[in-house]
Order: sequence, then structure tokens, then C-alpha cells
Amino acid sequence: MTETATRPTPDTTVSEADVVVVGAGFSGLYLLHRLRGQGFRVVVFEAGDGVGGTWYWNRYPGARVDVKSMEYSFSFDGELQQEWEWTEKYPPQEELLRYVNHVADRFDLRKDIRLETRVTEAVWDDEDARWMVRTDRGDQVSAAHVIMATGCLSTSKVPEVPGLETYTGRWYHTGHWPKEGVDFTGQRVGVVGTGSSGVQSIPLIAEQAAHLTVFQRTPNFVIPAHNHPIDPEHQRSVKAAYDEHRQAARESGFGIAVPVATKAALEASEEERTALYERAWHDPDNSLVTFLTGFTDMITDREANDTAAQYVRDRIAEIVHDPEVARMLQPTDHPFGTKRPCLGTNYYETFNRPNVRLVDVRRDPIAEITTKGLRTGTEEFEFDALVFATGFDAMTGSLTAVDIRGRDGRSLREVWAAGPRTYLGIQVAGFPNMWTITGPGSPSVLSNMMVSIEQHVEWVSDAIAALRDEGLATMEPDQDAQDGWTRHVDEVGHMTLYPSANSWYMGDNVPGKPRVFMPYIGGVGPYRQKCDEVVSNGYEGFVRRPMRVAAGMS
Ligand code: NA7
Repeated sequence: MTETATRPTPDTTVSEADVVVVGAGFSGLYLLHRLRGQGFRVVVFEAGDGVGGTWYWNRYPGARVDVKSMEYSFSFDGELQQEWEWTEKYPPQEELLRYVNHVADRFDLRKDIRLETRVTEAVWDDEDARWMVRTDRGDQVSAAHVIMATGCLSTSKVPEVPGLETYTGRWYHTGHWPKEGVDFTGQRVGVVGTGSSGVQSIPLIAEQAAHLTVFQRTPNFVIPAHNHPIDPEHQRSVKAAYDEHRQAARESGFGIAVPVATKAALEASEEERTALYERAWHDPDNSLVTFLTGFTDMITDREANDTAAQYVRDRIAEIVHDPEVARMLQPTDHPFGTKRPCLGTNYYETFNRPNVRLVDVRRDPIAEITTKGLRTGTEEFEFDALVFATGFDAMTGSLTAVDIRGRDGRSLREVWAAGPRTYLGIQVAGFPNMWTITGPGSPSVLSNMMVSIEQHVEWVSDAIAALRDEGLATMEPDQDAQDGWTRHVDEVGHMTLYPSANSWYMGDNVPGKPRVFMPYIGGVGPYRQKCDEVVSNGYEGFVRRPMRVAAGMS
């Protein structure tokens, strides 16, 4: 096949590939590079008009990664990680997008990526043991394998309140921000949502807008990011020992190398606890997980957790001048970390500005979007612009957005109607040769995504290469293995405090979505070990078949 970066005319003939990859974010790019190196013909489809996935779409003011750049980057190529110079502890979206584009150029990836092309359908043919993949531009590609590298936070959600189509101002979702940017100068702006995207954008929008109203349903725990330029000496010293740093991250709980706690918060004295929380709050080198990993019982014991939660609530009360606003900003309805904790810069301070108002829409929900703004049960608001920082149909949304039909025409949407079921978050029984990168049932969103992406890309591409090398045609989970793993993911999840919160980890933000704890909290290191053991035991728990059996001819 000859692919170009963008294709003005649709190609309706059926073309052939060994592997179709859906998505050209970090996962899709690395898959293309690795599978190519293994001798496969690969075609990548990408809905955007550029590569980058998350970092292509999330261009809202203040968008930046909240895992340190030196850790949130590819480790698979020694020269790449040595030559790229990061500028900040947490680089902004523009820098991450530059990095992604550098990777695409450095490994000559663009020629196999079809941009502005959305995969709409993938149908398995058991006779031929192949997938037929179709796109919104009329492409039809027959491929032995389909890999969903669609990202966990890609299908954005606006609130299910009536009236948006009647609104006459401009509205934006943080996850699909206009490329040209937005100038809020002099405007009355409403922001709905106080997750990471709201927390990052609210302080910057407040600086620009004439007036900002923030609609908060759930207050979040926001830790100071202490973002700063990277000290060149620090960068050099990390790079000098990069292999050890990367290995430590691979073996860690969250894919972020931090010291392993040995003591429970409830065994520690109040002074010890406070000392640790003070460090986690004030240390310029802190990280997203410093609070969560400081004590052994932080995510399993409510009382232990509450010692950290109370520490943060106290800081909010110190920062925010108006006691009533401070009280509204203090999270009390969920344990620390059970909703994605946020890193912020001037977040709580922003609520001291005279042009910022906080509205509690848990108490007084948004009833409708009006022509001029929005209306809660008790009050009407007028805005020149509305910003929805309202998140995503996480983890499963971009998988079920594609009409995927496995053996006997069974649709993934139906098979997952009661919640996602996978083996290792990598494959689904009844969907041979379909693979998910950082899928539900793997550490995924509870980890440094780069570490988990690399692990999955390597595991999946090696599994596909092993099939070929052994003369086999198809691979899918054994039903019992999948049931056992799904049970295990659920049991481990329920040993923690995570299920006690209403969160997108549980599907709570999407009305009607089954309430299932989707990521695997067993830890990045132990999970990797499990995946490696599966391979050394001959792909234990998977069914691998030669062509004639796959095609039903035996
Ligand atoms: P999140 O974390 O899902 O945050 C979405 C926010 O929007 C959250 O505060 C929601 O409140 C709020 N929301 C959603 N729907 C509504 C309605 N109908 N009314 C009021 N408020 C609403 O998405 P982000 O984009 O901020 O972050 C996603 C991830 O990206 C983040 O976790 C990091 O991993 C990076 P709720 O909490 O549901 O009550």
C-alpha cells in the first residue's frame, strides 16, 4: 500500500495490511514503529489532522501533563531519550505535541498514517481469520489484526442537560479545543467542571476574562504542582542513569519511581504524618502520587486516608479568604485519591479574585442551557462563552464508539453491556486478533501512561510476531481466564477505597454506564510480571490457533 499523510480522495477498494492500528497518539506511533521493525505491513488511522492523540486534542489554556516530563516520555530508544531536552517539570501541551511530532519524524512514521480518517467499523471474518476495517472516508482494509490504540480519555462528554443547541454564545469542550486558541478578554465566561482540565484552565481563564463563574459538582483535591524549568544539571544526571530510572518506574506501583512506603499512616505519630504531608505539599520536586504512596494504608483505610484529606482541607481553608467559598472547595464526599487527584497552579488562590464566583451545582444542579447562558434550579446566568471541562466517557468510550463485531457478529457494545470484560486488559474473548492498548483491566489510567503504553505495545507486538513465527493465525483469551481476570480486577479494586467514590474510574460520570471499577490497581510492576509469566507459560490463558482451525476447517 502507498500511504500519504493526508488523503483528499477516499479509497474505496479493499486494501490489505497485516495490522490496522486505530489512533496515532503515543500508543499508535510506537506500535507502528515496533511492528514495522518486526516486518509487518501496518496502516494507522487517525481522526485528527495531526498525530498526538490526547496532546493533539487537549489544547485548553494551561493544559500540561501532570507526570514529570523525564518520566512521561518514551524509553524504547536510547538516542531519542538522550537527545530530547525537556524544558519544564511538567511541560505544556505545545511541548508535548512537538515531542510527538519529533517522534513521528525521527522514525519516519507519517507515510503509514492516514489522518482525518475515523475508523467506524471492524468486523471479524472467521472463515478468513481477518478483520475488515471501514472508515468514514470509505476505506476498507482487510487485516489479520486490529489494535485499538484509541486512548482512555478521548471520547469527550458534554453534560446531559437540555438546550445546548439554543445557546447563542460560543461554547468549547476542553478535550476538543480550537487549534487557533480562544481569547476570553473582556468576556463573561462560565466553566463547568473541576477535574484536572478545569483545575488547569480556570486560573488562566480567570486572568483573561472580565468575569468567570465556576460550576462545581464535586470539589477535588488539588495539590500544588510546583512546576518549574528543569535544571539542566538535573536533566543531565537523570539521563546519565536513565536505564535505572526507567526500570524503577516499570517495577513501581503507579509507573512513577517513588520510594516505597514501609509504614502505615495509622502507625505513624501525628508529627510524622504532618511532616510527610508538609513535604508532599511544599516540596518543589513532589509528584502526583507523593500523598498516595507516603504510607502503606493510604488507599485501603478510610481513617488513614482522612489524615491526608484533612491536611489538604486545612490548606484550602488557609488559602481561600472567604470561609464559605473555602468550605465549598473542601472535598468531604470521597477519600483522597479515589477520584483522580489534580495538580494545580494558583487554583485555590483564583477563588480569591474579585472576578471569580464559585457555584455549587451539586446543591443546585444545572437545569438547562439557555440562549444566553445557563439556568440552575434557582438562578439564571448569562455568558459570552461557556467552557465544558466535563471529561470523557473514559476507558471504554472510544472502544465502543467503533462498531466492533467479533465471532458470530457479536458486538463489543453488547458483550460489554454490563461492563468491560477482558483478559489482562489486552484482549476480549470472542474477538480474536483484536487488541487494546491500556484497556480496561490493566493499570492504564492509574499509572504513568507512558510506562503502561510501552509495556502493552511491546507485549502485543511480540505476541503478534510470535503467532506468525509459530505459524499460528489467531489468538484470543480463554473464557475462563478472562472471567478469572475480570473477577480479580474487581476484587483487588474492592480491597481499596476507590469504589467508594463516584468517579470516571467507576463509569459514574456517564449516565447509564455500568458501575465497574475499570482499571487494575494491583500495581504496574506486579501486572508486568503477570504478563511476562503468561508468556513464559506459553501464553497461558490465551487460545492460539492455526489457520485451518481458525477457519473452521479441522
Ligand atoms: P474529569 O476529571 O472527568 O472532570 C470532569 C468534571 O466535570 C468533574 O468535576 C465533573 O463533576 C464535572 N461534570 C461532569 N458533568 C457535569 C454536569 N452535568 N454538571 C456539573 N459538573 C459536571 O475530566 P477532566 O477532563 O478534568 O480530566 C480527565 C483526566 O485527564 C484527568 O483525570 C487526568 O487523568 C487527565 P463530578 O466529579 O463528576 O461530580
